[in-house]
Amino acid sequence: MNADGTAKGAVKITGADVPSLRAGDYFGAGVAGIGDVNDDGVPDVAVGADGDDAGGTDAGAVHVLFLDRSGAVLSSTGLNSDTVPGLSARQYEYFGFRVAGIGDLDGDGVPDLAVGRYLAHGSFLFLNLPFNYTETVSERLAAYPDEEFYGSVDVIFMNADGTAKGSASIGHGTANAPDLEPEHFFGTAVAGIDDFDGDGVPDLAVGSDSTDLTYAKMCRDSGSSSLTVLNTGSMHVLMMNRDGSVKDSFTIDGATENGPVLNEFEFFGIGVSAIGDLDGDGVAELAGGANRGDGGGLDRGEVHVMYMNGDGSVKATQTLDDLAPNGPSLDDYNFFGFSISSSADVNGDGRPDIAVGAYLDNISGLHDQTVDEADTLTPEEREAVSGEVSERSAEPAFGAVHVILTR
Ligand SMILES: [Ca+2]
Ligand SMILES: [Ca+2]
Ligand SMILES: [Ca+2]
Ligand SMILES: [Ca+2]
Repeated sequence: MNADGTAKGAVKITGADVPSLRAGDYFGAGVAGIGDVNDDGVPDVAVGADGDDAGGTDAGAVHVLFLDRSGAVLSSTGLNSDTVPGLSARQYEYFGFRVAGIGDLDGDGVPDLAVGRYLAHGSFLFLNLPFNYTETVSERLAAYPDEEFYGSVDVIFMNADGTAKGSASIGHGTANAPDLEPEHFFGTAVAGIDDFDGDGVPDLAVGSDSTDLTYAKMCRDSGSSSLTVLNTGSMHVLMMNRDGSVKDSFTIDGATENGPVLNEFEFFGIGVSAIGDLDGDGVAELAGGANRGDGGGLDRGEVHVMYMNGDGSVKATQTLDDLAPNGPSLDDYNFFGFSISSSADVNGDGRPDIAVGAYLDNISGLHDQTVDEADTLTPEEREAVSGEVSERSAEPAFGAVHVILTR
């Protein structure tokens, strides 16, 4: 970047630079700066390729790229179930949909990673995603007919050469982690949030953008007709131990005192981030995106900024949406809040700012009927609708990123 915010240059990284990439890998699903893993003075990048087939069809992978000062790839390593000790990302789990640099968790001097695997244990239905994920519905269903679907986050402990020395999985049943419900999709977002509780160990934020989604079970049991589909979503903060176990955790959702007001189908938790200490009380503020929030119009999207107390309770929540004073200008179906990145202090007022993704910005007339009509469709009708959605998804969506200046 130039000092005035213009780009000095751009380098495209593709399969020619990462030899292990194959068609259908969806390289770029998740991307994160992860610090300088190989200690050559140049920051390194991790890129998710969640359709990678090394561990099984669409099991997923993450590629660590060592760059030179021009942005060219000097070398890369692949992290997947074959190369990461202890990792078991199975088919249709989409390891790499979200990737985060989390700092040096285990204290060996090498930065570590966290990777979202929200379809861990094979959830076959996802109502809030780009459309390539809807292709494998029936395959996923067939692969895991008897499982509950929780999602997980994998901590990857790195070596300086870009290989993994170990991993720890956080999910259903993990001690001191939040109580997870099936189909809440733990891991739809993951972010390093520095050291939230001040014990010197980096902590994590994780999104679960769906709640009380029983439609999946209905399809599986085919015959049941009663549905409860809420999908308000939640986000979790995990205070970590150096070995990747969880010391303590708390959850923010629609029931949290002073927390965000969440409505059905808003998918809070599809984007999560810490955004620094805005009010100067020494505790970092947290942000959670709800890309289908309806502030100002249908599915325009919202970001909720939670002013936090040190004990994990919420002091107050501000909502950034189309209606917010000085906030982003949005149109219907923009999906603002799909991703959030904390940013440095853009305008130099001493307070950190944030960048927010709205990846369907400018799409023409797209509306995913599968969500709004889920309670009225038979599986056959649903299949027909998903064909229609795929067609319309071919309409152009430029997408947008909004930089939000805090005050
Ligand atoms: Ca480096
Ligand atoms: Ca480390
Ligand atoms: Ca900590
Ligand atoms: Ca604060």
